[in-house]
Amino acid sequence: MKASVLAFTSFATFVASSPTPRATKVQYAGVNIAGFDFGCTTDGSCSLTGTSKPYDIVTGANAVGQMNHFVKDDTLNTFRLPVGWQFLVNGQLGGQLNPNNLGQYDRLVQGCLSSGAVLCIIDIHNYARYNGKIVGQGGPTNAQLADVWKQLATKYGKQSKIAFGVMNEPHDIPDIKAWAATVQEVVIAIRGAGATSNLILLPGNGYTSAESFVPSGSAAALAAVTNPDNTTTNLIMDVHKYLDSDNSGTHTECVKDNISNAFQPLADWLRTNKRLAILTETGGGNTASCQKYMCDQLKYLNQNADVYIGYTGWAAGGFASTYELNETPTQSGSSWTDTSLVKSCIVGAWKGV
Ligand SMILES: *[C@@H]1O[C@H](CO)[C@@H](O)[C@H](O)[C@H]1NC(C)=O
Ligand SMILES: CC(=O)N[C@H]1CO[C@H](CO)[C@@H](O)[C@@H]1O
Repeated sequence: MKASVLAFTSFATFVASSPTPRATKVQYAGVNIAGFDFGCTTDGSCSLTGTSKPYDIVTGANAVGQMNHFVKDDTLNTFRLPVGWQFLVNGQLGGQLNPNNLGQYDRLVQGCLSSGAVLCIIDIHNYARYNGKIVGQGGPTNAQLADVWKQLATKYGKQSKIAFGVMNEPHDIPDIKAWAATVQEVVIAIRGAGATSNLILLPGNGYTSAESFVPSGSAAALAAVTNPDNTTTNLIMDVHKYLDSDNSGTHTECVKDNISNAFQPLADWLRTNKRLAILTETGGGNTASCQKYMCDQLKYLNQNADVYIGYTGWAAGGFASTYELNETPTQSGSSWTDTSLVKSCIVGAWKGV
């Protein structure tokens, strides 16, 4: 009885609202293809000597095949490609990009570019640090980080599908204005290398938390970062959000969609300040609670696509099915099966189902 009343009510609602198409949707949707960051820890140390090397991990996982699948079967169009700073320069801080290591990473980048994706995000996955010390605040100089980006921008900047993610998850940064100055130097280096219109993603403190972006002062500090011509065109705020009980992304159950405390206030700030943001990490377990909250969250981003340009889930690539936040599809012959969270939310929200 109750069910039939409900059914009638939703039918009426459907009829009344169906003529209004969804006004907006984010431009970029996809996942992280992790692997070249494996061995990196939150103090910015990245081991290059483990038994499995980054390249073996992504090759073994058929990371390029995964991207082709995500584009062809799921219509996703964006991949974030984390890589350790140490790997890029083969442990020589301040040195040139190592041709052998860059060659290996480049196969992932070229795989992204040729997959049909419209955005491939290069992400230096070092938590604003190198071997325990913060860039520009006791650790590497701003010039050393800017030089790595200059070299990467020289290589990739002519390709408009490439975006530059300045740094993964800065945290416990004592001086946020000094960090913004670091980011400013990187932006000048990237633009100066000829990457004049590629998207550059600007990361705040607190592990790039969407929730603390405004209250922590990251938003105000990073808002001052400009292009060489003093505009902020294509300088995009980079945020992360996990939906488990402590926002750590280490639990398989989710407790919150984090709209009211994170994405709504952030959207207000973005509109007021005429800026855009991208959610480059979000994830949860392959559980019913995460399906609910993740779908709600991504739906909200789609409904606010005037300020949110996209999202990439964490993570596919080298992760095994035992990883709490695994989004790696499984391959059987020429067919692929997505995890339930990818299918229902990462793809579902994108397709509008
Ligand atoms: C950018 O702003 C600075 C400081 O206000 C000014 O000196 C400089 O001329 C400006 N550059 C351009 C290209 O407008
Ligand atoms: C939504 C909210 O209140 N924020 C929560 C976001 O998720 C983290 C993890 O749940 C919680 O700690 C926050 O309280």
